Amino acid sequence: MESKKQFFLECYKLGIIKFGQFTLKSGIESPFYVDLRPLASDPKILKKLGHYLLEMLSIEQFDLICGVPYAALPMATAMSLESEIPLIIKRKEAKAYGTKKLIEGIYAKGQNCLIVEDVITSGTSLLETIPEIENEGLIATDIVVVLDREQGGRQLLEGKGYRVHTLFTISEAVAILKEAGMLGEVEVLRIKDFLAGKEVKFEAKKRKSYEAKLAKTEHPSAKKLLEAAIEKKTNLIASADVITTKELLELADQVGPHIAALKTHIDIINDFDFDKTILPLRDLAGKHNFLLMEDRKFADIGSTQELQYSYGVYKISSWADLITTQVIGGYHSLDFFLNSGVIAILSMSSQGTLTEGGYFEEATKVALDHPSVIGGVSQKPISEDLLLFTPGVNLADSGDGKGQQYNTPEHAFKNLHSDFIIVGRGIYKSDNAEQAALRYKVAGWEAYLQSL
Ligand code: S5P
Repeated sequence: MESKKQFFLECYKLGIIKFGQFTLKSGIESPFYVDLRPLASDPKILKKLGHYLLEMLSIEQFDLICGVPYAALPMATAMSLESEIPLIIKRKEAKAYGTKKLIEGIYAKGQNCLIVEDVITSGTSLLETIPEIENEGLIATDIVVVLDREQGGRQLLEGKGYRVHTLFTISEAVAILKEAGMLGEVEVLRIKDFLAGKEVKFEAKKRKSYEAKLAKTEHPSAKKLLEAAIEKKTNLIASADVITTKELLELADQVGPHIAALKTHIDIINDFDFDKTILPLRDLAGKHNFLLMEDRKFADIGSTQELQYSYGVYKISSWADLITTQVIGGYHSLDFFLNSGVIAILSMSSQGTLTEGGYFEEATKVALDHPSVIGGVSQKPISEDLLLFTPGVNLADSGDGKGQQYNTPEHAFKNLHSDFIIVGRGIYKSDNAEQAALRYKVAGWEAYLQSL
């Protein structure tokens, strides 16, 4: 058989390790990203992998093999087929019906089970899985791992008395790739620093210009917004959180020349009247070339949202170029906003928001998949396929004492690669709203140009 080095290079060609800049689940920026799932799509490689994994230990001592779901399942299967040691399958979650078993297959208490894992990082996911296997009365002493990211996992498990057998470490992988001329000096040093726990520096990522985004977008509302931004040299959206029609219309006329869109909470207008509020507002939008963005933040099932969007006194669908919505109702809840560009709330600016954790990632997936979603509201960088709208911007304050947390336009453009900043009280509470809007427009545009 070929050398382990050659085998690694074959595996690498399937795209299992990528180098660059990646944001990990923990929020840490990593210079590499590992995903071994492609290995299962090449039967010859999977077979060899099974063989190499078995070679690392004397296999006769084991009665069972169990892979940690999902990536290690095919690897464990390959090992089982070659060694003829029976396979058991650990579920990710217990079934909600029937047997409610967490482990599937035939096994008996006291049997020794070899655990198979694709990648080990901090070791915490193995530390959650192993007790679930031990709780079934099985004995786990050894773990085989395809790739060790060398971030403490091995030590953690060995500290708990488990033997860990790793086929490759990330350092070995990097050394092989460097020798093969596939990885440069700078990249290698960055990875070494990262593994040593040092802060690593990446070349600043380039952001896309409005022109580039305009060329890529199909949605009429996104086009209109980007065209207004380019023409008026503004990325400012003024949030008109005022409570009378008079204030709303006055503000719209004052800030109109400086904004790309006016954001409303139309349900806080005390004297709302469609003809007296919306019709003149639409006229002002035409006069100053800005879009209307209704910050409704829908959060219901699709059918109810469809009604809320088109009926009642506000008839949002008849006038809003853009609307905001939560993604809490899932993919299909966004199917009905047909006349407006949809902006999904991916993370919020308020203290203690529940959009942290897995929510942001899941909401982003829905937003990226959905054809009517043109952008997201977020306090974090998002995919450049979406327009990023960042509220919580104020040049004077850091918070409002009610949970709102403020940042500067520089932060929004430089660190988040925002496309539009949303400013409420910074403008409508100031003594001169027109002048304040101009200040935010200039600051936002400067910060955008700097970030290019
Ligand atoms: O996470 C968010 C999302 C939104 S849309 N945080 C926010 O503050 N907003 C809205 O932006 C909020 O509803 C308000 O209308 C505006 C911020 O207003 P300001 O006065 O704090 O600038």
